[in-house]
Amino acid sequence: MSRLVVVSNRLADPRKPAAGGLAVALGETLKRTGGVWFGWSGKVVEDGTPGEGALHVSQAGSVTLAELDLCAEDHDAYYRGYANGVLWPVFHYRLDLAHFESGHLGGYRRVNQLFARKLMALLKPDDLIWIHDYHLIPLAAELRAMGCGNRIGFFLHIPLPPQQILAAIPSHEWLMRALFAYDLVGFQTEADLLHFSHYVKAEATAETVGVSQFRAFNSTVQAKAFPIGIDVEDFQRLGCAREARETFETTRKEYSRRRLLIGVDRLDYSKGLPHRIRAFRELLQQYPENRHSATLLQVASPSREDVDAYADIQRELESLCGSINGDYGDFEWMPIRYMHRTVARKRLPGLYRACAVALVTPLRDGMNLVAKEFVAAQDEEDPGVLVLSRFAGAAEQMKEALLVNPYDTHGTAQAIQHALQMPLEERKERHAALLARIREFDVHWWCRSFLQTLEQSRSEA
Ligand code: GDG
Repeated sequence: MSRLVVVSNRLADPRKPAAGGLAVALGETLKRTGGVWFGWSGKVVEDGTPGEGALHVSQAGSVTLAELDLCAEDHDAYYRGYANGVLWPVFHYRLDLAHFESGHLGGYRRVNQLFARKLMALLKPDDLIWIHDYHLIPLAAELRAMGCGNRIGFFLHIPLPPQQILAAIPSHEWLMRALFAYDLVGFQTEADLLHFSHYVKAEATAETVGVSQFRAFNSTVQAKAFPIGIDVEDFQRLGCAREARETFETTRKEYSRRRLLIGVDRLDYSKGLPHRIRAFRELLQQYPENRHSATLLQVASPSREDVDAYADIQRELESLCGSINGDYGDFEWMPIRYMHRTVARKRLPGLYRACAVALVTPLRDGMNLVAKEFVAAQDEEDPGVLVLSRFAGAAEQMKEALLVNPYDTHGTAQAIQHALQMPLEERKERHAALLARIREFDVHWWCRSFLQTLEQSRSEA
């Protein structure tokens, strides 16, 4: 196999024990091929020159880590302005939250050109390049413009919205055209792939040539769905370790007379947290038997706090949780335990296992790995129930969950009640089916199938 070069906005250090499944899976392949992981170092140079940045190259065993500094102006326009101020909201169907400013687009292009320039210097002719996510959509086009003839694949971790939504981005043609510089483009779901197909046929008069091949702008790109998974075995091993067992024991002990529900999310407007909290209030209103017994543990890990929309969602959430606790709570029982902090990864499986129900109810999500982690962490003899939004990519694969429309407060509350009352046999059946599926389509399957398809693909110049 060729040497693998992974490019992502941030590097996840595969040596760190806290690294998630993605870093582990990519780390393994990188180690096997003596590969390179290239990305932003996380450092912002206050008085640096736009379009310039120092590259730090270090060795972690057989893996080369190449980390690029960005100057403040570039970082602001590329990361905060364009990637998180335009692409993230629009791709999550939130045109109302997008701020289009031409300066931000300029910064986005400049940083992608900088990535391309620095990366070119490290490449060997046979390298297989795998670029990740919305921060770097035009990177292959920039590399091609500099003469790069390598095989290049792209994976979009977030959803691709329908054509009518995409077309609201002032530079949408340029952005989507850039996807044709790749040999392979991977999406999370069949729905995303369908949106791509509609868009390129309508806006770029692309033709389908062969199975999942699209031809436009004198290039052919292969596009397919590769739903990302988790490292099930690794997560289950983590669940057997001391920290997770202790978390399980103390949580169970503290809430011995309660039914626990759990939510674990980055504090992001796409995750539907206020809608979830309102559905929980509806549960307490409609089904009063849950008062004094059901407790929702909501972990909302801090995220992108420099973007205004994130500060707004935080305030909304705090006020909602406060009002429900004020209306329903008493000295013996508080309906919601809300934590605005990151819980150590080692404790997560214990927390998931101590809970009877998980609420994974994003308004829109590329996949959602929490849904899969919750299933992996359950006791097979007495598993908890997953309540999952139909708008999470995971819903395409996880039909045995209780699928809900998170905008439907009443319907979601009913599904939560159903989950809390589900008989053991039904819980076991649903859980076994879900576990088998996430085992089959785990993160190693994802990595392998994407790279094999990329190796076999070749775009025509
Ligand atoms: C993007 C896409 C897609 C969360 N809070 C804590 C914590 N987490 C961990 C979870 C899980 C990960 O973060 C979140 O993954 P998600 O998939 O839910 O969401 P995004 O961060 O939005 O990721 C998403 C994913 O990329 C992969 O392609 O599924 O759709 O949006 O692993 O456990 N981890 C710890 N403490 C926390 O408080 N340790």
